[in-house]
Amino acid sequence: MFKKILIANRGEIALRIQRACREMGIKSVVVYSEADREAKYVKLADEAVCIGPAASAQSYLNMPAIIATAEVTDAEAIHPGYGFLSENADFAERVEKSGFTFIGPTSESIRMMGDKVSAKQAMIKAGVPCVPGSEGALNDDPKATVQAARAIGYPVIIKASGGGGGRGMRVVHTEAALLNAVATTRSEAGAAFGNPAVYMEKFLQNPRHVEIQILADEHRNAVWLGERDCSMQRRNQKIIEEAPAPGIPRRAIEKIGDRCAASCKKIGYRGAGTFEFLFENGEFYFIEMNTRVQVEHPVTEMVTGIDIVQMQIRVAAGEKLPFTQRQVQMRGHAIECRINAEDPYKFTPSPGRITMWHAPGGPGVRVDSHAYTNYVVPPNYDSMIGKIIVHGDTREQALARMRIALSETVVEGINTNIALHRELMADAKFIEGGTSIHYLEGWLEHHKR
Ligand code: MV4
Repeated sequence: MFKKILIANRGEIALRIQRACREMGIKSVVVYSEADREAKYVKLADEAVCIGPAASAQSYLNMPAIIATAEVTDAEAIHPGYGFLSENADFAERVEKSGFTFIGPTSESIRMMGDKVSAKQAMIKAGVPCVPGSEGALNDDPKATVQAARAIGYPVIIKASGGGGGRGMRVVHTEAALLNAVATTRSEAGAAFGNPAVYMEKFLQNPRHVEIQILADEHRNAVWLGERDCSMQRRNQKIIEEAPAPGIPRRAIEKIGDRCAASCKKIGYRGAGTFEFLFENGEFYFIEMNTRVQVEHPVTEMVTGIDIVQMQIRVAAGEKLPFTQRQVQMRGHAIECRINAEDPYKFTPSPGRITMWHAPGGPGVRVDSHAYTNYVVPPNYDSMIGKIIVHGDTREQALARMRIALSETVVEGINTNIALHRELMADAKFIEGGTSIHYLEGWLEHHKR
């Protein structure tokens, strides 16, 4: 096992990784920007090295500075967390070439999944059901494009192969609008991702977003750890996640989970990963794979009792997964609310000093946050300042615990979205379960203030 890990991230996930290291008896080094000097994970760290100014490009995205810090501190491995360099195949490759272990999949896997056309082709080959669409990238032949759309049926969606997470997509409702949409998406993709390749899919009008968490080692073992429903989102930013996904039959989940684990074995995947699906009319359709630990991983940890970050570290060190699929048991229900420093209804960021921070507690309540009273939320990064995660025997108990947890939470000095979470936990349709990816945006339309 590693003796020392460098954490190439900030905020709550830096603290989360630090805790996993501590529990495993591994020393950790954090890198931080000038804006994060006073952060909790910096104060708590075994070692902390300032690597640059507030701007991410010069700090958390600064590959030479991060690798040089690993060298001078004698770290053996680098954990990238989520965001920043976590899904950058060139970074993973540079880390390995410099003699360190990248805590994540191989750069080849990251590259394959970063290119959405090659990811989809790999999944089709591995027997994972995908959204019906073009076979691979669209070519330059307008007749072939028109034919492809007719075969799929309108509406279709044009997606950039280099995109993902909602970037570089365009919905097309009529043949008259098709070729212009393809040309525009292509040129935007070339400018934004340096890759003009685009592909076409049937546009699913009202799906849910359900994802499968997997873990795989280098010894051809792969398991799936249940699903998460992440449909409660606005502008591709999830705000509530839960496990299990309400109302989906267990046998349907088991079938898709087994497919995901089998596909990991087939492609030789190592590490933690997430298969993202759209779920509509009882069917799962693969859209993308994430090759990092995700913000919402605690929801899965609460229902399985498995520490995903520790498992990432173990499999990166070459260890075997310490359990089989049969030993993975899902128990109860977990819900996560992301706490953002923003206006709860206008969504404008609200950085600044937190004059009072009081975290909730009690049975089944977990808070992952780097915030504290007098912490100053810097304006330079993502607005998420923490997550409240609850677990209960049933969804009803989890909901009750979340309502209590939110009622106990006090954050003063900045605006947060806690008021929005309180309203959603009392919303009849959310309580019923199974709302689609469009529900929150519609709800906000009708709850203008
Ligand atoms: C789609 C779709 C409907 N049909 N693909 C957006 C994020 C990216 N991961 C894929 N996305 C979508 N792909 C087809 N064929 C609708 C979305 C989508 C979405 C998906 C998941 C979560 C939130 C979303 C919000 C808007 C659109």
